[in-house]
Amino acid sequence: MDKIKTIEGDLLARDAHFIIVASRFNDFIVESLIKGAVSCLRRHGASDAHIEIVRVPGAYEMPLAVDKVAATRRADGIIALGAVIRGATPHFDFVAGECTRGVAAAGIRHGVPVGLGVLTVDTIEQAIERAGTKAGNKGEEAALAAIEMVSLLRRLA
Ligand code: INI
Repeated sequence: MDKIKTIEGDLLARDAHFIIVASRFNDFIVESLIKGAVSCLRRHGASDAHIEIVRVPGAYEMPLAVDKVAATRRADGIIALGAVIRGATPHFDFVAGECTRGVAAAGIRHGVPVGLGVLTVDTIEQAIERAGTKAGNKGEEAALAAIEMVSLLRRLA
């Protein structure tokens, strides 16, 4: 493997601008995801001047906002944060599906990496576990993925 050229991103966020698109629905969970993402960006070298937060009402609105943010090219990387909890709605599959599909499509359409930190879970307990307790913090994981993908895309350019 030593002789095979390998291209991968690093985890240095110092030279990049990140926009977090976060939903207000299930705010008590999403706030913890935002905290995890911001803490991760800071620990990897991003300054607060290079972190912005855009709020949307719910996960369903996220694809349009991510698309618009990506189209303006103001962000090197986008982090989508939300929580869709099955118990809260009979429309779970619709909202969760539209959100994840739309967010991915927006990133690909504009060539801007998007870290996906939208929880799609059956219960509030599962959401809490993924928002900074026993199953980690998916906001942090999404931020880390965005940092790496920003770096990777620059190396692939
Ligand atoms: N939005 C969420 O982000 N999470 C949910 O769990 C949720 N539930 O359960 O309904 C939810 N619904 C709102 C939806 O995203 C839109 O904001 C709403 O339909 C208005 O367009």
